[in-house]
Amino acid sequence: MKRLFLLIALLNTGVVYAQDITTLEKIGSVIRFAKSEKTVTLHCDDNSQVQLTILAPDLIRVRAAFTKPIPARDHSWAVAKENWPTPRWKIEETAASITITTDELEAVIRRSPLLIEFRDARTHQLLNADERPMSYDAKGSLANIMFDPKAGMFVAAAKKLGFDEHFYGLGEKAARLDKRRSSFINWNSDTPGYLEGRDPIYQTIPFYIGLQRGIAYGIFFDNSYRSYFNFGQSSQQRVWFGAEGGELNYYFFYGPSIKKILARYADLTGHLQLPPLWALGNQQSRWSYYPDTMVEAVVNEYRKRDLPLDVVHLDIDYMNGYRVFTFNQERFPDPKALTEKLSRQGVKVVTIVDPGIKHPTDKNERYHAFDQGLEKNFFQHRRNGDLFVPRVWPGESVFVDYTLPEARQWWGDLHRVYTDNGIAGIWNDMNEPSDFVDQTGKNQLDVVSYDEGEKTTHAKNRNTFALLMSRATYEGLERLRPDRRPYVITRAAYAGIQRYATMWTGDTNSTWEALALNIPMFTSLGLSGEPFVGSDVGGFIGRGNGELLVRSYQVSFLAPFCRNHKVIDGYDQEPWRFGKYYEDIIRKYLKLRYALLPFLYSALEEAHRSGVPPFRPLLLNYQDDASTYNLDDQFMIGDDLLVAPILKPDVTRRLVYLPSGTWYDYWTNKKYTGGTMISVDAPLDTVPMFVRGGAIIPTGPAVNYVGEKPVDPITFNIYPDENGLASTSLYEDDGLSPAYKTGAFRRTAVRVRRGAGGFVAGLGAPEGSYNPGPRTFRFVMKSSERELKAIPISDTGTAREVQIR
Ligand code: MIG
Repeated sequence: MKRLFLLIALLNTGVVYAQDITTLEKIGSVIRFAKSEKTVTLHCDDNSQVQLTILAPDLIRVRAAFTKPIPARDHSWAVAKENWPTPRWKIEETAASITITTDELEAVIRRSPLLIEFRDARTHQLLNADERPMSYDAKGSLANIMFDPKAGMFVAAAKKLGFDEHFYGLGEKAARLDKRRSSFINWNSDTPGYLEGRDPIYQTIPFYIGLQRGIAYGIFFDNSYRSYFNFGQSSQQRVWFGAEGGELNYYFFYGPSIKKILARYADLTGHLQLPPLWALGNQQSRWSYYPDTMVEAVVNEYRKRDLPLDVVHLDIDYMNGYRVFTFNQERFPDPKALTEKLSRQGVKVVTIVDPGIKHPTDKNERYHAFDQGLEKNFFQHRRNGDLFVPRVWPGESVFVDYTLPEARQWWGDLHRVYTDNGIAGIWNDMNEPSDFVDQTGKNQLDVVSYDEGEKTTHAKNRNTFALLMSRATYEGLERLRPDRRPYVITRAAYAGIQRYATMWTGDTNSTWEALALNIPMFTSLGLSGEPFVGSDVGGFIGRGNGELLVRSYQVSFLAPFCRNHKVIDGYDQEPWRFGKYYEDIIRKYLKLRYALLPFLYSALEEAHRSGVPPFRPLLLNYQDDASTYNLDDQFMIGDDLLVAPILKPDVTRRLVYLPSGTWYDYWTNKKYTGGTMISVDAPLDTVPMFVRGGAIIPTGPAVNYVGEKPVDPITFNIYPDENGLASTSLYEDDGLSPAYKTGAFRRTAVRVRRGAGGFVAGLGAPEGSYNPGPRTFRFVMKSSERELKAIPISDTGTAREVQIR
């Protein structure tokens, strides 16, 4: 037994403990430099070149080419914005160094050895410094750890590890919030049942944030080869990152605030596009609901039990023999009739679409997706010219080369069968890409992609495969239904994914340990430019129970993606499966989610606009408070709601950290003064939840799906701070079309202050051209004694003041 456990533990930790980069060759010293409009090119005595590009006052890109000039080709699938207006900057030199200065950032380049330091331009305070010159593996000393030593040369950069520096981000890792003293590998991998410490898992987001004494910077290492991030795990001197090929190519972001870094990262790699509002609704899935009558039964059950629901998912068994772009004729004889019927109950259908296209076993078998793709030569081949034939759900299959623009177009257009049948969104699974023949990905290293004529292999393209597949899907849905926002969900990803898809955290376990991982995973994804996150509510693999399911909803009821999903052979897990006691509590939280939709949607729009995620670690709002730097059993939604779920069985009390300021217990309105830990009761029907003093939480009417009723009335729940002030900004739009991108939204600012005999709420003149129609605004002052209320007013779309007494 013990041995088995050890084996499992080994299988679950891919970490290479002793790995370091001290054996690598260092770049030469600077002998001269050349300057152009926004770049400085350093020429080194070993014929290497380094290029620094000043993109913004707080964003400098570093590219290094070892023993050769900087290549002319410069392409990234992640980068969304290539043309930046040149910011003000200057360059100065001394015998020892060259200094680039913008309004915010100073890059000091020591000539010999070549070491780069980033400093605050105003205070000259050091932010981040090379610990050793940028390095490359000329002698192949790391060949033993490389997946494909032929694919390229290992390149790396090392930074000094701060004595009290913390590290955040790195996308989807089965790890805690602060990544200090740990190391990670990025190589998109299908890892069902992953435990904390399993690495790598599904996604690659090579972006991290360093935080030291409240001051933050970010580094985006835009390299899609198998990459490594070591945050002082192999040495207490350095943080290093490297990759098994490609360029040493990174972007340095300066805050000092994390929110500013996230905004800049969104500018660079793309902003989240708002999904339809109903994507924030409750979703139900299972592997797999079929036939159509069972899907109807699930929806009927939801409606009968007065449980809110917006979306039901069809997993792989809806297809004809796992052939994507088909429906099984016996199980789903009339998908259109089904989606129409469900739509009358306010429910949308999302179908899974995997990348594997079935390779017919019989030459005479016709399957349009295979036949067309083969004819057009859109499938991936091995270097020797053979068609690449992985084995996935359909058996022998082929994958599309999504680096080909025409192949992306074709793939997108294939989705017509879904849109014609009223399917509302697409769920992309298995896009690591997973291959049952060999899950390590080694068997794909000679799979060639077009890659803009470079004809590179999966050593480079595996990690971007899902990004491009999601892009093809998203752009297809956009073309097929131009007046609707696409809704795509993906399992694997590379940086930039937020432009095309939302995500979920794959095949979790139905265990308390897996539940506890939700919070650091969601918040870390949010700190990595991926705001629309969620996890299978209740856990995917294994048998859950009522208590676990309830506590799981108490984590996910405010996550952007709230979907209960279960493995094929798992015990049923819909909200009612463990009896009325648990179902009633789950109903309470789902109803609360729907009441909070105006608040949640406003927080989501902030993510779209400014890159700051709705689901936040406390440190994002309280960057100067060191008590938040490791806190990963609590989270915040937006600036205002703090949630501290129970993550263990049979526990009904916990400690909650409240940052400084005034806080209100959401359930009792009891007031607390923060800056301390409090102990609170948390019986199974209660998740400890607190509202920040100074907040106004907008809520809508009780509904069981988005659009069931007009959002009327809207209640502004007011929680004044110690000075009697509170404010919010409510965001609304039509929730469906892309018109919000061209101004069809409404933003309403509300500010509350103390007035004679009560409070005064000032409504600002709304911004934007969207007209929500007539509705009532209510104002409620929250307090543990008597709630003050204003006489409800109708929203006249104009600035005005309201008395609250
Ligand atoms: O090899 O489609 O993560 O959500 O139910 C498993 C079947 C394939 C993995 C996904 C899971 C989905 C399942 N899929």
